[in-house]
Amino acid sequence: MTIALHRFPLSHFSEKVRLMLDFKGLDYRIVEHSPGPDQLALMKLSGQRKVPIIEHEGSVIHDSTAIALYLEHAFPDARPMLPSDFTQRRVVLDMEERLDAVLGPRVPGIAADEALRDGDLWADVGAAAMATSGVPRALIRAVGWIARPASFLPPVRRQLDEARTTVRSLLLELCERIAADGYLCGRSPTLADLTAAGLTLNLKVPDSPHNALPHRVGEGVREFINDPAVGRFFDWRDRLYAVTSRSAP
Ligand SMILES: N[C@@H](CCC(=O)N[C@@H](CS)C(=O)NCC(=O)O)C(=O)O
Repeated sequence: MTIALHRFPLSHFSEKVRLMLDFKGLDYRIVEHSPGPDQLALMKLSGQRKVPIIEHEGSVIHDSTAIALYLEHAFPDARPMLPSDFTQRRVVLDMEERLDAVLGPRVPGIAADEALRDGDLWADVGAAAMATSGVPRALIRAVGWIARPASFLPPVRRQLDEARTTVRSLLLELCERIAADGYLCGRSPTLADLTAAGLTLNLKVPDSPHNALPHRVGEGVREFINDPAVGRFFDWRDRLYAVTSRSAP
């Protein structure tokens, strides 16, 4: 039975789950929502307000890690994301947890800050993020005009600087791991790799048929994508997308 993936179009945790579904070769359809009143429907469906949520044969699962464990269990014949060896499995799950903790809260702020520097990009990103809400583009632009000065306030700047520094040093570490073994936890892709690829969704728009910003492919946070040291991470991510992805339904 087809899996339903409920997401916000630009949700990086949802992209992590979508990559899992592709990686395992599972049949799925995407149900788009927007942050705001739409979340009442999510609450009704799953008892909480966040995406990703999947529905499969009467089960409703939320939280990307819980979904990963569910998929491994429910589809034992599909390509595994977790090693069978328990020590290795722990290594992968620890890396996934760390990537969630570091990238999860920081990437959206960094990406929003970048978008605020360019009115058209802000409007495109806002329109994609709120696609199912009917919020007019003019209102999205107006929110950008208000938010931009606020992004220069010293406490906000300090937080964004911390986010950029922390994410940069993590991405550099990931590049070293990839250079050594090809993937983050060894010589074959695991949940850790799908997590790193999915959670960096909004740092550089991937070339994917499910991407909500198709005319912005390859664009992103210039400080990262134009830096050859960190740029290597995105070259690796492109290759991972190419071997993982399937065409749009
Ligand atoms: N730990 C959760 C995090 C999910 C999460 O933070 N989702 C964001 C979108 S990327 C969300 O739904 N935010 C809406 C809200 O906080 O109301 C997971 O791994 O799935």
